[in-house]
Amino acid sequence: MISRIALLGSAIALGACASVAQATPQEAGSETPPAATEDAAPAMPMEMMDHEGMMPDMPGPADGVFPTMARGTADMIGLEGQSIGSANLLDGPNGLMIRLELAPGSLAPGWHGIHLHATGDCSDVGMYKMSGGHVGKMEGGHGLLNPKGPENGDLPNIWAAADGSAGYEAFTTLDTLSALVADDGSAIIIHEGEDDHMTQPIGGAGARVACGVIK
Ligand SMILES: [Cu+2]
Repeated sequence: MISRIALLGSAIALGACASVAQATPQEAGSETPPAATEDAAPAMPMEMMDHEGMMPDMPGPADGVFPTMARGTADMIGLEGQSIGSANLLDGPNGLMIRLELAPGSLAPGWHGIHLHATGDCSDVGMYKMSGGHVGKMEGGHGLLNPKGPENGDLPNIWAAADGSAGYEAFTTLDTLSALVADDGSAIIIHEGEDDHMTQPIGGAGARVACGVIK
């Protein structure tokens, strides 16, 4: 009963504050109470918390609750085989996180298609055909916006800044790190142009301009 009254009280306070915020947004900002909603968990009594505000019995990695997240990397090389940066891959519980950091001068400014290709081989420098087709290649299936797709190797485009550097993070539920490194491996390929996520077979993205073997 006490918590019910408290919730009702905070709802009224929120409602009152909202109208204040509309009238004088600058002044109301500092007085905004913590967002309390009816389905929010009740606050934990202080005596149940340790000094870091955690429940003493909260399960942790040692209890096997959180899966081990495998990590992968790829050294990215450009058209002349020069190092341009690196990729990091993290195999999370719900999918694969991919992050790239590329140095200035790595790419032409603008959007570029980027895919996971089915063979971990960047040895044909400047061509990068040895990396094969997309992971999960399907006839007519390329493209994140393709009703017949996507292929497992399809990813959102990467953007290169005016100085040719790029930062990128993407998440896919279509791949796992263990599958990517199995057998003959996989590679991250960056294309000359952007992927329209629809046109076959590679979204009109053109030549391959950078490559990195996933390890
Ligand atoms: Cu590609």
